[in-house]
Amino acid sequence: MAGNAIAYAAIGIAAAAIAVALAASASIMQVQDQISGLVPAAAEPQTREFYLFSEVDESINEDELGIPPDKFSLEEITVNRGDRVVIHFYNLEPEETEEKHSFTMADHYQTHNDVDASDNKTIEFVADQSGVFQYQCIYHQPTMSGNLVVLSP
Ligand SMILES: [Cu+2]
Repeated sequence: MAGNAIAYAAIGIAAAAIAVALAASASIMQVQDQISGLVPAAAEPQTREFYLFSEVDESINEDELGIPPDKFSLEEITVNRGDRVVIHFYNLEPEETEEKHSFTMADHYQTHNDVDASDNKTIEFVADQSGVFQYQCIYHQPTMSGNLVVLSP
């Protein structure tokens, strides 16, 4: 009886040892791939959605300061390289103002999107280059701008 229990225990220990060895060799291979650059260390790319609104900063007196009071609700958007970025941009101006806003990026992520008063637009792209990239409304500079931060894996 005691012999059987010892035999079962030995089988259990052997099975556990094999499982540990398999897991270790898998993670060693993964680390080797990371060192060689074949596999990024970060999590899998994902879709990141943002809701962006036009805003008016009432504390800015345009006549006195000579700058527009318009701003983006988000002045920084951060994603990982490889992510799909989906930005839902809403122009919250009342329709009768007919005041346009834009979501515009130069450089690598070139895009220009005019949005009419009380309208919205969805902007989509893959963040395939890391760095800091400015987005702006071309109608309300320098106040209506923000930064897209794309982190390296
Ligand atoms: Cu604007």
